[in-house]
Amino acid sequence: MRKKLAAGNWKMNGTEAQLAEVDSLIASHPDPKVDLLLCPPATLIERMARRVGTAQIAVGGQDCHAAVSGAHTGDVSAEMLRDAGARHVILGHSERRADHGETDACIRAKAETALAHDLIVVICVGETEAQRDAGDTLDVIRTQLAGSIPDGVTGAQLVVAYEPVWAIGTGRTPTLDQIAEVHDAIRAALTERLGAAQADTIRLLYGGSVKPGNAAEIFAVSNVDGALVGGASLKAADFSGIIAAL
Ligand code: G2H
Repeated sequence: MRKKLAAGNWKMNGTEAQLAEVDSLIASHPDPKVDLLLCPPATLIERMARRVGTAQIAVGGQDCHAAVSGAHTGDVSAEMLRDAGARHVILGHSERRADHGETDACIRAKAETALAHDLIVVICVGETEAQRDAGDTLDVIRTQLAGSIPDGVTGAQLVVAYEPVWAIGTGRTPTLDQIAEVHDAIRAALTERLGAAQADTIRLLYGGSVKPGNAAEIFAVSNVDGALVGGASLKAADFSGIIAAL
């Protein structure tokens, strides 16, 4: 049985003061029944990891470079994330794909480096509205999975997040049937690629405008093992509402 995972992606939000939300979250969930992950901006990873202390919240990065080190001004390496206290890294978020032109091959290279530095990779896939309207959703998702997931990854090293681009930060969400269709297709693709023994252990997260008010119905969908939450992870009260629905 896969343990549920609630992951918060703070995106480019937060300075020191924002860490008070971590204290509130810990106070609300001293003994969480689900796995919790928070991915703050790189500048807060180390401080968040210290703040979390022995509480059961994992800390992750939002991206890393494919190279181990070198002349890459402004970038952060997998080794640096690990050194700062991260145990996970989000890769291939649609905002990275759109803002930085990241391709599946680029995401795969980053994932290989992250895995080599003992980070669990949270690989994001999702279709644009135009791709959905054209009936291409499942092809797009399968292509992204095939191109971005490294060979030989184990179930313990990988989380996959389905985030339809048109649902991110917009307040719009797919129907429950649409989420089920994509999550079932992701599980099938992972099974074909990695075998059932590994694929059955991989958590599949839904992401895109998850809120306390819609979390329970989304979490009841087939093959949804949790959520990757953006805006609603910034306030402990909202994130707690989502965690409670898992
Ligand atoms: C999707 C999600 C978190 P939000 O990007 O990754 O953000 O919940 O704000 O739509």
